[in-house]
Amino acid sequence: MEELNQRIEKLKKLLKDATHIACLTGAGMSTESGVPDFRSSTGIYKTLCSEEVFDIDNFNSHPEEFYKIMAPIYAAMLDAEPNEGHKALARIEQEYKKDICIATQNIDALHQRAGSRNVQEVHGSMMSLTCKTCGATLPYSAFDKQLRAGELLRHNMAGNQCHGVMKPDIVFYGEGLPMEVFQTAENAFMSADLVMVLGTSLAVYPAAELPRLRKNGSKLVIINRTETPLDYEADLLFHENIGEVLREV
Ligand code: CNA
Repeated sequence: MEELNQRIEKLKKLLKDATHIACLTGAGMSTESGVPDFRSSTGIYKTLCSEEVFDIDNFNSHPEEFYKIMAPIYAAMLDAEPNEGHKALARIEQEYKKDICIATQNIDALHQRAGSRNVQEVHGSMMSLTCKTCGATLPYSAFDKQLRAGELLRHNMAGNQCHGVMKPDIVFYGEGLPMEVFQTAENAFMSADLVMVLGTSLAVYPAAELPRLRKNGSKLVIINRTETPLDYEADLLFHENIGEVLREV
């Protein structure tokens, strides 16, 4: 691999020349904001719980377990601030007037808080929750205290009579992706002249397919601490931290 500063210069040029940019971001985007990812050595699957916790059947049968286990993760996400990486993507859009679509697997809303405008949350968001009984949707702020305490959330906690279990508006394993959101992301990847993959192990489908939709001639940049299955196709590859690279850009 070339020296970091040489690769950064190449990335600057790719960004300057690009008109339509599509990014796929994952949990690695937010580790520098203090939110652990899934599959790193310090990730949630190594330190807190197994994948089954995010299975919809498990949630439906034991929602209390989900909220208990997720309490520290919720707290980390709610207290997190956008990092250099989130801010750099927003700046590329706003100051350099680039058309950027960010398809994010993250559920923490940090891209939007950094100022990015075209964010497609392909795995949903933890910023709202929906009652499984009456279908009412409420912002997380209605349950902030209970989320941090790891309590099972019920609709009546927000001053309503319905006693239904609240389900976070995230996509659990076993659930379908939001169709319109995913199609918007697909279109962006098919029309982009620059595709960037940032902080994802590319282990979760169909999101991991998005970079493969890029048209002939578009460039692929990957910034991920560890190897990904698409590294061999990348025009430019960084195994450094996202913040370290994007801060320079
Ligand atoms: P993952 O499988 O944990 O992969 C994360 C990748 O990021 C790993 O390959 C790491 O090596 C890499 N990485 C970690 N930190 C950095 C960094 N600072 N710079 C560069 N690379 C880094 O997570 P994926 O996103 O691939 O998996 C998809 C899941 C994770 C989605 O369904 C998410 O909802 C879920 N998730 C989201 C969050 C969040 O919203 N912040 C947190 C944890 C998990």
